[in-house]
Amino acid sequence: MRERLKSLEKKAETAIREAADLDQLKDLRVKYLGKKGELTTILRGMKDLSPEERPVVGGLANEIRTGLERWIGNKEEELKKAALTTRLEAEALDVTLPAAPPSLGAVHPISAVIEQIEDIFIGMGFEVAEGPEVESDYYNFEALNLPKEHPARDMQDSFYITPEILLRTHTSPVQVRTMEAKEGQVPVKIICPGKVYRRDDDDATHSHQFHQVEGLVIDRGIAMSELHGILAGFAEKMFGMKLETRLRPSYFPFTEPSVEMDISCIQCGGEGCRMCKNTGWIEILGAGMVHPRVLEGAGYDSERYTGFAFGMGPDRIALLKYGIDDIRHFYTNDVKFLRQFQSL
Ligand code: 2NL
Repeated sequence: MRERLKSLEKKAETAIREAADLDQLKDLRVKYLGKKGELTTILRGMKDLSPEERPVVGGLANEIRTGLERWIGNKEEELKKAALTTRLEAEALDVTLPAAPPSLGAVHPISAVIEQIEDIFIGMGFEVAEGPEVESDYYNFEALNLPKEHPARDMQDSFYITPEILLRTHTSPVQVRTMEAKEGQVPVKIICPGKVYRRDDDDATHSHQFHQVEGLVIDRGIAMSELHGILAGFAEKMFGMKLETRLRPSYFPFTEPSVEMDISCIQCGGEGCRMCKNTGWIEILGAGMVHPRVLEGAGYDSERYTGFAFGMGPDRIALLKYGIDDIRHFYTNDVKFLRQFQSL
């Protein structure tokens, strides 16, 4: 019996030492120390021993049990450590590996131009006003001296939602709303940037949805010279160069007199090139003295106060400034196009 125990101990020790993983080790524990295990089976034979031998063999059996338990415990530690090391090695991250560069967005060129326009006018004491894109016939047309029969109000040219409600065709209604809110008080010195809508077929120079920045100044003694000074100063800041400007007579229902402002060509300086169609001049905005009917309609005494107003298209200014030949590039959102403006 002593020999059987000794040989069991040897066999178990070897098996434990050679166990490859925790599952095998668990099987060995059952095999040798379990209820139906080999040690238990041998101990069942104790009843056949003499009373003198029983405690000796029993003591030996307990020693072997304790020993095997310690071996298994140690082996378990060892296997767990090895498993952890293997897992950590497999999961190792190389923190020195350069990260994939994040794909950065870019400010849309039209947004960039609108922000530059805003900054320039804010620098000259203007405030920025915004208002609804869905407008009433009154604010979009009537208040701007565009009576019902006026040709510019042709249903064909605007997106009407109901006979009285439409998508605004310019940002002038924001100016009218601002004038009304100020209840005849001066000074008014605002610009109104935003989206506008016209029923037009899209092509290289037209879009059914585009942008406008309008401006309005009302005070005592405002004249054409204020208009010209402010707008010439704006143009030089916008294009970042010394420029010649000229005002040509024009017509808008909401201003009288009305003008258009040209700048000397930003490409050739006035010599004549493709950009200025060999004229040396580029038109950048329309403007004029606010029509007395528009002032009166919005609550301003046109005998005491005068004002000038202007309107420009940031889409067109962005085309000129960045040398782009087709307005549709702005609206088709090809990332290869947009990425070129990453630095703006
Ligand atoms: C253009 C011309 C213009 C205005 C807009 C305006 C607004 C009020 C009163 C009077 Cl509330 N005028 N706006 C005046 C002249 C020209 O825009 O060519 N825009 C792209």
